[in-house]
Amino acid sequence: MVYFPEVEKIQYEGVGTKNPFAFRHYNPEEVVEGKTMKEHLRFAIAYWHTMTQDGSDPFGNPTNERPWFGATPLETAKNRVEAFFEILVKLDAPYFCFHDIDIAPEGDTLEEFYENLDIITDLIKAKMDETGIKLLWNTANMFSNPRFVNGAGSSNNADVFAYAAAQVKKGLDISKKLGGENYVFWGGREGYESLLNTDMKLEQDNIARLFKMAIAYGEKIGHKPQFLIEPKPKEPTKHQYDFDAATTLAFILKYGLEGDFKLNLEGNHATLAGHTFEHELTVARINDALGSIDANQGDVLLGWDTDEFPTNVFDTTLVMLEILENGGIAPGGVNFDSKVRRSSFAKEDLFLAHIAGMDTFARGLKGAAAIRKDNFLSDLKAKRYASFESGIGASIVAGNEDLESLTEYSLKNGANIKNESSHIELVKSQLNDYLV
Ligand code: XLS
Ligand code: NI
Ligand code: NI
Repeated sequence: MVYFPEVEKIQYEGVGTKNPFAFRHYNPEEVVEGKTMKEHLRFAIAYWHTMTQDGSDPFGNPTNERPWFGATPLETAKNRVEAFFEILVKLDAPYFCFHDIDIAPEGDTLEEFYENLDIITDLIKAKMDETGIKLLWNTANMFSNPRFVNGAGSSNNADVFAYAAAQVKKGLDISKKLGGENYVFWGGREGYESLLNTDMKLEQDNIARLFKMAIAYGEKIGHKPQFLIEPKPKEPTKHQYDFDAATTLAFILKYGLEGDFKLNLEGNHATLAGHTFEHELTVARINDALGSIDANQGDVLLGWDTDEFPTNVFDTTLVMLEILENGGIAPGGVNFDSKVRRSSFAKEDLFLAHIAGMDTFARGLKGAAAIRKDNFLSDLKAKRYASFESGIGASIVAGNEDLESLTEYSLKNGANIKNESSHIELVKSQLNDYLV
């Protein structure tokens, strides 16, 4: 069955087009810095926001018009696979991502869940073989079911920890079956509501135990996806352990996970943590931990995870700059962990929203490449830190100085030290010239 007969394969038509079902900036085969846009951006579409999100909010019922509901949950799940691949193909998206419960009904028992997952992943595999579309990452949803009320890896209840382990095992089996390039852990309820009843050390040790079991099982079955942790400071729990990139890196290093784990960074999670998206990417990049990104944006007026499609060119330019500085994002990608607004309930909004996000990231890529071509920011930084290139600065960096030698130097150099203006307003204004 064709779910979107009125939508043709989306083509690049350029900025002049009036066709809303066309790319105006994302030209998959256009070469930027020696690679095609498609290779740079590695776009992925998220199953949860595209196929299962219904438009409901805490105050309102579902609004989304979706043509794939069948007589039973399993029938609906099968229809979704068909519709999802139609969307992927028509948007020319090379990758996708999902949680286990997005694709298959949980049923009443773990056995039933496994059976449903087998049926649906068979269908997904056939579609992947037919289209060449690949799995960027999958993950286990260990936060929606009531059993995870107190967390999964961090639960106080060992039976829940064991159940989570069973979901992760199946997640890795599926990852192997579908050739997943990454495997994500987002700690939805790995945090606490109150410290009064929380053993923080045991909870964090246990999360690390679960991660080590995942590494060991991957090795056992001969499948080694890049493991990723996705930081988020809060929501649904009041305080989540993987607060931001820096906190999560400390966890990774403390438990010796750095050989297997990197970070999956999300725009709206960055802003919830009080950072910019590019701040989080920079922290990851300089620590060799930039794995993948969940592309979305928040709303400055709202304090929760609104998961809006990225439409802010300033932000995507700075994000793509970090990705280019990193030498690319592979085996990660740019996953639209983004959902249409409740008022964008028409089924074709799924296309319009992704086109908006893809075009905004394409603009970011082009802008970032132009900034790099002119060495605009690299020259500026080189000049700003030039004092460490020669003289006493070079000697400090080389490790040839100590407190005594620097005291001697400063006594001679004197207290009248000259600094230079940053002219940061000029820099910001010049940066605007690069926004595509
Ligand atoms: C929720 C997260 C989630 C992860 C995958 O805020 O972004 O969707 O990406 O579990
Ligand atoms: Ni996410
Ligand atoms: Ni999120």
